[in-house]
Amino acid sequence: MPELKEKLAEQIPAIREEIKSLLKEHGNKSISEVTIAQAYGGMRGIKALVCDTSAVPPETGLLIRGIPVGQLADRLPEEVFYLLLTGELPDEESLKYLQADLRKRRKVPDYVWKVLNAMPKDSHPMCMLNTAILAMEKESVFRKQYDKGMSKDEYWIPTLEDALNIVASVPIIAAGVYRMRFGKGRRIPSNPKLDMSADFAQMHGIKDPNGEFAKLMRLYLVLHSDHESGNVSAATTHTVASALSDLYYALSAGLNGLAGPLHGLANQECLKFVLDLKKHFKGVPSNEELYKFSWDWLNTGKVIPGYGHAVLRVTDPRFDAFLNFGKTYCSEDPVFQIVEKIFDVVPKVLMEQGKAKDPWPNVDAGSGALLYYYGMKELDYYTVLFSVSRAMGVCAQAVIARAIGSPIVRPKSVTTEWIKKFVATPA
Ligand code: CMX
Repeated sequence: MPELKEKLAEQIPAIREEIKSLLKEHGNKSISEVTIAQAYGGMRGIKALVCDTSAVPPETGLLIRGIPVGQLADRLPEEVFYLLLTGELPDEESLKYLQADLRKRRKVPDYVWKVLNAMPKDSHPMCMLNTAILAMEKESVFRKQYDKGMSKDEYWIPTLEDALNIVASVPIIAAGVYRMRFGKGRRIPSNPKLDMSADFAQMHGIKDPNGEFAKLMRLYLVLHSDHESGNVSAATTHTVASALSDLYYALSAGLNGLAGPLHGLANQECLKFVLDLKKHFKGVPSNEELYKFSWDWLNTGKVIPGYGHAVLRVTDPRFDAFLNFGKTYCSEDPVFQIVEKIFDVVPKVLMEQGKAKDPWPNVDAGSGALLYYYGMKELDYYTVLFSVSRAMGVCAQAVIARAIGSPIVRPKSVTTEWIKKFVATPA
């Protein structure tokens, strides 16, 4: 039996028992109440989901299985995927096993490339990625097993198969989309000698004489891997999978949400903001110039991309990790210097404006400048990189959800008429 599967098979009975007894003893205890403002306001802050892969305390930022993400900055994405699934970092042997297993699964059927080739040449890379994932649905091991018939207790096993196949093949699709969409020439095949991020980096064909771009890809894949389960991409993946749609359906749906400018697309918007600033000021602006520019920008009704967060109330530790990378490898680069300058000025402006609950940078505020520095200048592609990483988190969440028998998601909606009657009724 494969090692990761064996490990999960050992863990799952105890997890099921723990949840069963929590529900039996405390199932009726309330952990949240819902105001009318929350019902109209994107359900912000309502505790109505359980996610064990990661947590985002507003005052610290992302913890993956309890470990601050900053402490994982030197790890491999494969290690983080194992951690997300099992709650433990793999030892050397388990890591080797997982890497070998994923290597065997690095395959993309030919029909996927045909589908992508048939799409309009100016399709958004996110649309191409998500179409490719959806087109691969026929590969789902879960769906085949489900059609044959299996017990509910076993659902997690073919879901793990799908998750491993997806995590192994999505980097190949993403890099293929990059080469295809931006006229970079033939696809570069996966190199079985390389680990996931080094292979992912080389498949893009970016010149990388010192291996720094590969290091950036490793960091990028680790930092974006998971962010609890209430965000649009994770919640959508979970909702779709809860109908027992397989992971190809669910992930494609979730990543369609990541393609929105308030979510994953913010990284491309953010770099655009930085490059516009550079053009406008013909270089790095002074603090005073940037302060005035930011106010003028806000006064046109636009948001400052890369700043603010629905949950966080501190500088995102993932931004810190990218900032440290930039300080180490490209501190002289004017685009990176503008990112640093924005960090000096914008939180103060947002605090003065007093609207954003979180005036601090999120993960998207700095990553684009680093990609740009290494020659990846196609901004439309950045959310695809985010997707390759986020696939690990949402797929791990889906395996666990199947293991604990999560039912179909079905919150109750009410009408505005119902709310009007409710508020008119004396308490
Ligand atoms: N610039 C200007 N105004 C901002 C702002 C920003 N960066 N962030 C929040 N605000 C405004 C909101 O637009 C809202 O204004 P209105 O009351 O006029 O509608 C007000 O502040 C309150 O918003 P909030 O409760 O602080 O933030 P939300 O939870 O509603 O939204 C987010 C969170 C991320 C969508 C928002 O901060 C934003 O639009 N940021 C810029 C885009 C961005 O960086 N997105 C990436 C997020 C990371 C990710 O999920 O991938």
